[in-house]
Amino acid sequence: MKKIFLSTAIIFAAVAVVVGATGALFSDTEESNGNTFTAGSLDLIVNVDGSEMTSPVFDEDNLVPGSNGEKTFEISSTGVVACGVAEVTLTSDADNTCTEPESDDEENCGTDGDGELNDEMVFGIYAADGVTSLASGQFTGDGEYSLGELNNGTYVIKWELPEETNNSVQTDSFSGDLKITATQKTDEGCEPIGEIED
Ligand SMILES: [Ca+2]
Ligand SMILES: [Ca+2]
Ligand SMILES: [Ca+2]
Ligand SMILES: [Ca+2]
Repeated sequence: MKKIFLSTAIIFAAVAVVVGATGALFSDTEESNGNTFTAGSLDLIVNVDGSEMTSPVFDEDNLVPGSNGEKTFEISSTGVVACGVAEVTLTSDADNTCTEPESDDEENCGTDGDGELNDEMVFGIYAADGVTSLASGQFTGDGEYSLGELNNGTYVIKWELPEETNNSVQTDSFSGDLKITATQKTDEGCEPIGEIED
């Protein structure tokens, strides 16, 4: 009986040695604490002639052949790198009333459902130098224009009713909306500056 007790004691002693040995194995730990994910920002800023863009930017009346004007747009975005796109939408285009000289120059005045002012007036979007043209033409329909990567750029929109315009535009009017959108730049980059074709 004494021998059995002795054997048991030896087994316990052996287990103790094994358990004790576990704490002595090689080990190593690496840690990274306080990991955080925070979203960036993208905030478009458009100033026209030095002030925040309002509705409308253009409100021109009593136009005559030779009338012209321009507005300076400072476009930038804060936060992530962004691409800019300007969209214009024609919302109305009318003869309104028909004067006598207008009817002389325009056979279907008042019945064609189409004013001539927007078809005659010429618009141009220019770089800050006012000379480098990004796009130009008449505002006869909707259009989409890439401003490229937004980098605190200055753009000038010029308009002119050419002096050779005839009486068909008298009392005519048109209106439109301008929308400028900044979208984060992706690996595909920004659309080339200028008109975006469908
Ligand atoms: Ca007309
Ligand atoms: Ca008219
Ligand atoms: Ca007309
Ligand atoms: Ca028209």
